[in-house]
Amino acid sequence: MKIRRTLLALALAATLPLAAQAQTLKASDTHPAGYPTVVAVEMMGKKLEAATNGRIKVQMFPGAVLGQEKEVVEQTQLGAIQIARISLGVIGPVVPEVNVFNMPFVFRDIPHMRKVIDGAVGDELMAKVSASPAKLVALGWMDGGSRSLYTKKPVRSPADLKGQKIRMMGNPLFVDTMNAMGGNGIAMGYGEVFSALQTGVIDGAENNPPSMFTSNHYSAGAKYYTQTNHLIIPEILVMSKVSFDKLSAADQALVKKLGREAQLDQRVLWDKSVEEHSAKLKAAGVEFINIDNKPFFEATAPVRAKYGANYADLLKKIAAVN
Ligand code: GTR
Repeated sequence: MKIRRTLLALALAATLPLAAQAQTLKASDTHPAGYPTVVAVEMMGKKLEAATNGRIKVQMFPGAVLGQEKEVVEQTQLGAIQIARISLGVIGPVVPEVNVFNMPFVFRDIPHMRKVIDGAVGDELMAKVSASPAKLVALGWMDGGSRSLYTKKPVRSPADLKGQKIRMMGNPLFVDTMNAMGGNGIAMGYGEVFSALQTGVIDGAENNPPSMFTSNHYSAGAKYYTQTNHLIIPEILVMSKVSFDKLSAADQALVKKLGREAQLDQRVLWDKSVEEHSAKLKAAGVEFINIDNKPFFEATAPVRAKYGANYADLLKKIAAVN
């Protein structure tokens, strides 16, 4: 009996320090299970769990179950959510420096954007997020593709957007962008777009093909997808600073390393997803309208002038990336 009790005590002593340190990091994504960003963060979680012998796990909460992105940013700042994959669009209002990536037509194309986020400018912006008072630590970038317009009536030029209410993400920069493009920009959370389209509160929205398909917006009346490619907004993976500061230096370095790996893992999944969802949208009857987007580029020059003045140096560096 005594021996058994001693053995039990020994076993408990051996597991307690581990158990005490074990933690599960809650991760949030607005997208559903299977979406590239969700899968990439799950992969990161598995790597983290393996590298720490199960001491640190990641539990993914997809499909906006922890809230819309604006709330998720707030919850992450407080430490109630530990990891968030969000559009950089919603970080702009809390870390204004990142708005340089949120400007219309700031990247020439997707390869340009990727080179920028993979390089020194990408690092510089991540450092700005982490150093800002926003209580967020940037772990890596992800690909959010290129955003184009989807509407109930076909749009081919800025004039066709006159009087059309188009949903934009909650950042004044995007409302200004849509207004400059000829429409009326309406800021609203992603989760409200479907019913707003159905009820006629809005006439359209803008996004990449995987988002347009998985959110079902095409089945709420948005049948025309005009290739404006006006915004190429990277996604960002952030950790709550409150939670990050509680990790050991070694764990912090590990989380950062895996965040960067997730950046490249997601990219592979993303390319497949764009192809697959473009085909699915077409099969569902969405008409892709190919246009020369120069008139939209020209129409948004005042937005670049207004916001770009704050980032003259960064803009030069972005343009210089080949
Ligand atoms: C998606 C992006 C989401 C969210 C959404 C939106 O492309 O991946 O993080 O920002 O757009 O329009 O709100």
